[in-house]
Amino acid sequence: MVRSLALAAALLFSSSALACPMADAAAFTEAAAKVEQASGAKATFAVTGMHCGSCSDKVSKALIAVPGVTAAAVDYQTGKVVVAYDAQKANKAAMLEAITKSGFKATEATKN
Ligand SMILES: [Cu+2]
Repeated sequence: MVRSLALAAALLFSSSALACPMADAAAFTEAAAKVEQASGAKATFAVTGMHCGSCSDKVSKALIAVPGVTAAAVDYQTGKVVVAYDAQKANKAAMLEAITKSGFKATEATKN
C-alpha cells in the first residue's frame, strides 16, 4: 500500500512536470486575450533567450513597469510577446529597452 502510494505520487509528480509547458501555454493564451481586449495601442515583439516560466515572468514584469503599459503576455516557448499600451505615455523603444534590461534580446515583430 505504501509502495503503491509512493508510485502514484511519483507518477503524479512526473505528469505534472510534463504538464507544465501546457499550463504556461494556457497562461499565455489567457494573458494574450487580456491584451487583445485592452484599449489603446498594441505591439508585438519577438524575444530570444527565454527558457522557462520565470523568464517570461521577468519580461512581463519589466513591461508592466513601463509607464503606459496596461497589459503584457509573454510566451517563453515561442518568444512571442504582445503588449497593450497607451500610446501617449509609452512607446515601443521604451518597451524594447525594458525587455533588454531584463536580460533578453528583443526585436519588434513585423506585421504579417
Ligand atoms: Cu527561465
